[in-house]
Amino acid sequence: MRGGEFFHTGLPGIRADDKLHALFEFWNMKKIKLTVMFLLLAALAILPVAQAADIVGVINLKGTPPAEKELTPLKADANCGAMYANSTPTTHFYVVGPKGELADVVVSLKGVTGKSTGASAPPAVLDQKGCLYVPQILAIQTGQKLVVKNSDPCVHNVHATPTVAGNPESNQVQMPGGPDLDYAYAQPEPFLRFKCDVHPWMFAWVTVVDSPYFCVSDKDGKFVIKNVPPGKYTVEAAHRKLGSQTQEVEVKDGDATVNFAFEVK
Ligand SMILES: [Cu+2]
Repeated sequence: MRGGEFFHTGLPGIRADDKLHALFEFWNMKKIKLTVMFLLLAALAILPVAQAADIVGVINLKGTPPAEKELTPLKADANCGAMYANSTPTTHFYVVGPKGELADVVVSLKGVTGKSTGASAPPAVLDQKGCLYVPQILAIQTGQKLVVKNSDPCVHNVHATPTVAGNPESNQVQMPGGPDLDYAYAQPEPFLRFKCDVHPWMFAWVTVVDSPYFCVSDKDGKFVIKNVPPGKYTVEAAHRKLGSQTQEVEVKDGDATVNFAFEVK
């Protein structure tokens, strides 16, 4: 029945059945919208939401690294040598486990910059113990405080020698029992060198990263980069003597594993 023809729509030229039709269309649209929304909500409820996860792995060294060098000048130094009555300290260029587990590899997400939480991160600590820097390989964030301690009974001269513009060089005497020295670097820099001007064998290498996504492999060659948001990344593993390697990894639905193998050439 064309009942609409008998009604007045209030709008010139628009018939009542057109108006009813428009109303019906409107309800239809609303129904479709509601259905879409319901389906989306259902999908969210069923599908696991991608969450931040860890990137984990093991780093191995193939081949036999060159023997570490004995630090004879340390041994010969009256103050430092006294701390090694029954041993001779050596360099620590290759810290390798019995099965080739490689420590002191800095692992980070390449190209992830501007994400530093360094300003609010707890300070990193670099100590001087037995006339050596401990640890000798360290990684910090841009803006993160680095505290240098002197646990030795002798004087050291902490000389930071960055090479990237914006990271200041500094050279400070630190007496035994003296106050800690504080450092912070604004720019990312791989293996920023700390040395001691009193003891020429003393070095530490501090990699400065512009994100919280990094770590240094432990004595078992293991590394964990924590709380990485979902996404595709290039993971870089950098060893001061062996160079660096990269691998692609995707973080989704749980932890991602990526292993590295370095080789002595
Ligand atoms: Cu020193």
